[in-house]
Amino acid sequence: MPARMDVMVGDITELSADAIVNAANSALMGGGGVDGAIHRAAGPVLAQACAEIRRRQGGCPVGAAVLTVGGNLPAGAVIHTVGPVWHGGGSNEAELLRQAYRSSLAIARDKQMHLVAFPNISTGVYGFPKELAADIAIAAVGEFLARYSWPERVIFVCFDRENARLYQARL
Ligand code: AR6
Repeated sequence: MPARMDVMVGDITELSADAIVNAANSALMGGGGVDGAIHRAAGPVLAQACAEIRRRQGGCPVGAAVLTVGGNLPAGAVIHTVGPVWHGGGSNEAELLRQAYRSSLAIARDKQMHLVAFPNISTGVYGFPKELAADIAIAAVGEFLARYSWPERVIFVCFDRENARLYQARL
């Protein structure tokens, strides 16, 4: 286990990181789950920044990521990524989830961020099996960190009990 990965149980909106990652939807319209919590904590400036991206590029495809300000969050910025909806596993879901992690990390690398925090993308409303998602997330982040110097550290912030148990067992 690379020393640059950590697990924490809690609310990602409370974290002082260079960026926290949001499990958004392609329209960047906000929603429930972690997306709703991040928008509430950040304030209306976040929805405005998302609307600007929508105007510019129509939103964010599944597996891609975009960067916005962090508004009132303790974190300096938000990286919005869109994980896949789980359709049973035969619709390229695993690769799309990998891409969501990699696209987010590519932004963090580009901006030379020290610390980035991830929620457990796609494992809520989008229904991705948590065990498989944890394996994919840890492998994707581990491979990226082994290859690049930025971000220096990644924290997986687990909110629900099952994800916390899965990540703690692996890290
Ligand atoms: N901090 C950290 N993790 C959280 C928090 C929090 N405050 N709140 C929830 N989680 P979900 P998805 C965890 O449903 O499956 C939204 O409506 C939660 O326990 O937020 O990628 C978007 O707009 C779960 O493990 O995201 C999209 O439409 C994880 O966050 C859609 O949901 C992800 O659950 C995206 O679905």
